Amino acid sequence: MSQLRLLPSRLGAQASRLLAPHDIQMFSRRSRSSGPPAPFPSSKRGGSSSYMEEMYFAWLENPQSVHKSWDSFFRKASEEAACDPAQSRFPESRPSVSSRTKTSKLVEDHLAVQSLIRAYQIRGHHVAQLDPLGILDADLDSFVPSDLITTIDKLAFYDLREADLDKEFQLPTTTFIGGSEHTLSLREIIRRLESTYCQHIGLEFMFINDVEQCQWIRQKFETPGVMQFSSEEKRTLLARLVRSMRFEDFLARKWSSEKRFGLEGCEVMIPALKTIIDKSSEMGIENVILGMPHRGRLNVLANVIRKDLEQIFCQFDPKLEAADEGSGDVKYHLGMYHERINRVTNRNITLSLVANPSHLEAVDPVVQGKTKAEQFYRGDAQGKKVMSILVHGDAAFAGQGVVYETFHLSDLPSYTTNGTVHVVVNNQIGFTTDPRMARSSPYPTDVARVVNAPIFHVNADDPEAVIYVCSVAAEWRNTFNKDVVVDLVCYRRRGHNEMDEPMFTQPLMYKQIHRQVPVLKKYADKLIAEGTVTLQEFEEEIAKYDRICEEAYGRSKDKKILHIKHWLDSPWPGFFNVDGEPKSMTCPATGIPEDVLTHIGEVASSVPLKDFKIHTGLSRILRGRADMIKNRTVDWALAEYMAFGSLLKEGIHVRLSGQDVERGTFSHRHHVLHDQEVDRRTCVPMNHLWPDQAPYTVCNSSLSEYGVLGFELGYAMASPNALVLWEAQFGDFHNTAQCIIDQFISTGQAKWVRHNGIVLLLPHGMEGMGPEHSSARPERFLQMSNDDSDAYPVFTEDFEVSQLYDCNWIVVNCSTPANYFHVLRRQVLLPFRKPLIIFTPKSLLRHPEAKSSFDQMVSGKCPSVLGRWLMGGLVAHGPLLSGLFRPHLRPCLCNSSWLIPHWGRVGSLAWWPPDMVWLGSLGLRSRARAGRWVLPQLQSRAHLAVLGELRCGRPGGGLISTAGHGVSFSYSFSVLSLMNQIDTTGPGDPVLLPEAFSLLYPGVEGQIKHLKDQVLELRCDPGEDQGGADVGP
Ligand SMILES: Cc1ncc(C[n+]2csc(CCOP(=O)(O)OP(=O)(O)O)c2C)c(N)n1
Repeated sequence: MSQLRLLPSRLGAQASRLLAPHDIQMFSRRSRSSGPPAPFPSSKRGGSSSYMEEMYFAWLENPQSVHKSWDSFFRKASEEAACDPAQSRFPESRPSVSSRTKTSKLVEDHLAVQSLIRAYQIRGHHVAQLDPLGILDADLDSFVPSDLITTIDKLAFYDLREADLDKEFQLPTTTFIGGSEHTLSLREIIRRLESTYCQHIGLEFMFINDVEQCQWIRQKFETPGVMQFSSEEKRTLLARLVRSMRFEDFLARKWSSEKRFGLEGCEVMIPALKTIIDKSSEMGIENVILGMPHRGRLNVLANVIRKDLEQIFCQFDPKLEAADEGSGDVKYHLGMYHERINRVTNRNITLSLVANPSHLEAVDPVVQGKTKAEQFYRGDAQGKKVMSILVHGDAAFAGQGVVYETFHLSDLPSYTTNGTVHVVVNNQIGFTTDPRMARSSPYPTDVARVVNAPIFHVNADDPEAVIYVCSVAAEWRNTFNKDVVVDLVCYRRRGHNEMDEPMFTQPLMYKQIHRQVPVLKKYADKLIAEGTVTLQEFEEEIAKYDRICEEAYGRSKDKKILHIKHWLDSPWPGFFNVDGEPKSMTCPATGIPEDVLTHIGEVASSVPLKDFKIHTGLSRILRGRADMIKNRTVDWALAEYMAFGSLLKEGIHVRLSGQDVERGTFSHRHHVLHDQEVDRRTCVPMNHLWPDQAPYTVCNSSLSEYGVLGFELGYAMASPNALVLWEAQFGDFHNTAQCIIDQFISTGQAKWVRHNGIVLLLPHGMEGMGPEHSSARPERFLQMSNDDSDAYPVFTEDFEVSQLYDCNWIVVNCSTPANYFHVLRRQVLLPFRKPLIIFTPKSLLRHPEAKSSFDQMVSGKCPSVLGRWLMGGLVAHGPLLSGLFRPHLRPCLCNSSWLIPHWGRVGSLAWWPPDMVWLGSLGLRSRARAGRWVLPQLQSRAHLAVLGELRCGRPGGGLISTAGHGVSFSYSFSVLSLMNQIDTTGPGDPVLLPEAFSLLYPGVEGQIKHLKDQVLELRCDPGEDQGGADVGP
């Protein structure tokens, strides 16, 4: 690792000789040198000169014969020459050799100055003074670009000399450094470029390929005098810094040995965020959704969102009892929602900070999804009312791939939030890791370049520069509706948390940090020196805020109970009762009238737009759908259509997102029709069902799981009155989004008392398609189900619904299209929201047996294993079939009571009804070998006999299945023979509850043993097919 380097003062001797005193100061700040300046290649110079001469003489003969940029350049140069006879070197006719040389020199010098200006615009940030500690280059490189004039001798790079410094040069239209002046001396040009690009702000924007956007940025930063602050603005800034700093000091005084992940070293972030919010509010924004990691989060809650201080302080009291169910979470992960008046603009503003897990950056797509949904519900298609702000750490921003995935959603029509302001707390360290070991890119922000987002680096010890940059960032977002990054280059005053010793690993850096004067003191001294505030006013401001903290602290001690509900980031007004509980524990019937089914079916089999030519293959599919509707049946795709369509009719917005979902990976869905003759003309029949229906969004996503699932989770967070579904291309791909599943979906309610009704559609099935794709890994979802699998529920009147309420998510494996229809509808009709994981079929999408009649959809409910069994008084002494098995085995079954086609409650597996045999396509047995958990645990309880899928997969291979189809069928039939030996007592013996369970349970041991013995005997081998050969990508 290279050593940290303290920059010596490297004032170039020549510079001090040549430049005015203010210039000397400017040069001295960035006098890094990379050795002698490289000479300008003479061949190149000669070449460009003669080319220019050619242009010039051609222009003299006919101005229209050259490009208009040359025309304008020569015109200006001639005008200038006309005004100044000394410069008048433009010949009227073909010139003499000496005058041609002079002309060339003039033109060349002008071009050189243009290049010089451009060099500063492109590379000025490399030498900007960004690090408040003055020890590390923000771009991790001490190299000084040779085309920046850091010493006088570098003028030679442009073939300019010291004598040229006082010559006047015409300014090109691509710079605004002149203000109202069109010419400036070279000396002044360099000085102004220095002051714009090489001081405390480093601008990266010249990679943007939109000229208008580049011009906009140049104007904002180059125009002389742009960074002027009124004394009122300075006082506000000081007051905000006081709050930020004193809040940290207060926590440190009261809870010196508690982890706080303080903001010390980047206190300026509070005024920075407030500026972005003020400026955005001024431009019409009414709702800001924030996501951020641990660092400075408490400060943001207190001073940006304005959460009551006592509620923050009571989080430090370990004795307080939580009033809500669930585990809760540490204080620096909790979310918050607050509607208030923005005092600067006097307008209403809603601020929410989305709760997040430890997993850095995981919240980014979630914030984006929530923002998109809020924009959608407000009809804010341009993002003029709702916006997002994401705060990042430098190490996480560079290192976490989800940042990249989230950026790639930023400009997609169905995912854009019309621009996000990103703020990076670049404290130049990640836990204990030096940035030179943590990233390969020059800046931590380089990931943002992929979407052409401008990046404004700024020295966080210069609060006015920070505020200016933030206000431009907010304006940029409002003007162009695109992302922008503010990189606050700062330091971390303490260790990673307050208990850590940073000198172990960063000794030199921390020696400097210990010497560092806090930004508040620096800024206060400046304002006092210039007379903007008095010392007394400053001290009063501090005392005032300290008093506020002390008073809140006093009140916090009176608190007896901790309400996690007070930390909700997404309240759903009216959905729950006043105590935040579901209004009932019942679920309406999920069936719908036949005429609605018929109408949806007809639209699903038609092309609602006129003169719209669809593919002939699709016409055939639509005809097939029409036939099914005539026969009053549905397949899987139609059942989904029926569920979505009927919810849309009821005013429920439906959004389906994922890779290739519009057509469907298995080409069964076809929700977007494409005109075969007109490019990009499409039709979504689902949006042509009823004139007053809710909108349906179906969108192919980018090829991301982590980012897109996070996004949809955030979307589902915004409102309970929507059905939001994410479909994996194959179910196993969900593991790329595992962080969202583990940290948000399975545990979100327990940690943050937050409901979420996201639906995951995970294509699953053991019918080949390669060893990976045959399984969506249901064992993993089961493993993460509920906390205590030994807890037996209390059987109450409302058990059928309350069992769903009590679980962390609902996992289902539907056997029939009708089940799928009911379970989707139930998801919205339930009086609460739970994530729903559906293992969806592949081969069943076309299996002739996988059909349901309208009769199964016009009435009734979503069947639920235990609900049906217990509440319905139906005892199914016999095999249950779920998923794939049902249609495969159905023709062979005669006496079984396979009535219960999906799981209503995953936790139920842990206390599975003892006399039930589950024959599912979930493959728990093989999964048990892969996951080594589920089956042993279940069997040890002796409640369960899992007979399905006796052997599939390679022995010991860790794979789920083999590649071929034959295997699954062979073991299906083995299962069938096993089933015929099971002693079933037949369906439908009614037993009343709760007695049923207790009556049956004592006698179960023997029965289970009997079943297990049979399983062992009948275990079938998949034959020769021992390989896990893949079938393709
Ligand atoms: C995905 C993930 N990996 C690892 C960690 C452990 N961790 C917590 S903070 C941290 C360093 C973060 O550095 P940076 O992003 O620069 O933020 P800072 O703490 O410096 O503000 C690490 C590695 C984590 N929280 N999340």
